[in-house]
Amino acid sequence: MSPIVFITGATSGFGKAMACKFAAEGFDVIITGRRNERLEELQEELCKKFNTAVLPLSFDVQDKQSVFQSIETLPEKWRNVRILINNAGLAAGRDFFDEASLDDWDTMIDTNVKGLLYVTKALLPLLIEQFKATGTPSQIINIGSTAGKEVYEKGNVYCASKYAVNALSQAMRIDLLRHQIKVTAIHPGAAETEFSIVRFKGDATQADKVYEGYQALKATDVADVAWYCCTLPLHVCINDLVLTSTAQANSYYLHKTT
Ligand code: NDP
Ligand code: 8X3
Repeated sequence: MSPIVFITGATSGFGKAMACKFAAEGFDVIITGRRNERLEELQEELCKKFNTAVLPLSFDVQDKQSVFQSIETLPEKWRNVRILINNAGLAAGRDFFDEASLDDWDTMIDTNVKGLLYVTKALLPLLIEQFKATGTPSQIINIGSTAGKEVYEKGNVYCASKYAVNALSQAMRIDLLRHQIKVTAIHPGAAETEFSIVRFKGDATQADKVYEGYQALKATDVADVAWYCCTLPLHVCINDLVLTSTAQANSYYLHKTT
């Protein structure tokens, strides 16, 4: 039986690239996101390319009831989940603290922090059971950000939400130790995905500027690193990993040639 990975935010960017990578490596994949058509397209693509089993699950991570209902009613053959990748997330706006929108703040906290908590809490019984049944430690990968390592101007609540992901990863690692769950936080720097289009609410000119003058990370770079973190011996866990393009040192320093 193939192992199962559960990936949130698989309709685009890192999540989609991770779904492709894990499917190519022989995992069965549960893909989630709000855009159901994209999930269905990806399901078809992965089944065709890799002959793997794929379960699309459409829900909004902000909606507690919907998260728990979707996970609690997983079909029997999909319950043996070994790896959870908490990837769904977004930045909404990039504004000075005093000028930022309260709705944007709510969306980021509800998605990046509360959504991650709901999905993890709902899935934990399955991860614990998987370890009991197979003896292979389960693993949680939380996608943080360099924004969760250094706060930058106009990053306020997005940065805070990623600081929370960093803190929660540490907390999970401690509290879930007795269940032998590996907890890995991956903190990417700037990567060219739909992230900036979403942040700037469809303004492609502003979004494109983020990636001008240097080679940003690609979604597949993050997927390769996430995969590597899952290939280590049973007794080895990468706890915390920061990954940037060569042009970036941290949240502040980015070397642009134009
Ligand atoms: P994308 O915008 O390309 O993908 C974001 C994914 O999250 C989509 O699949 C989207 O699915 C899903 N998502 C967003 N909100 C919700 C929600 N409420 N419920 C369910 N799913 C949701 O961005 P990235 O791939 O770049 O981002 C993935 C993660 O990586 C995020 O947590 C982001 O903060 C983080 N990150 C991104 C970096 C970057 O520079 N790109 C760098 C560091 C971290 P749908 O809209 O279909 O629901
Ligand atoms: C996304 C990277 O630098 O835009 O988390 O915050 S950044």
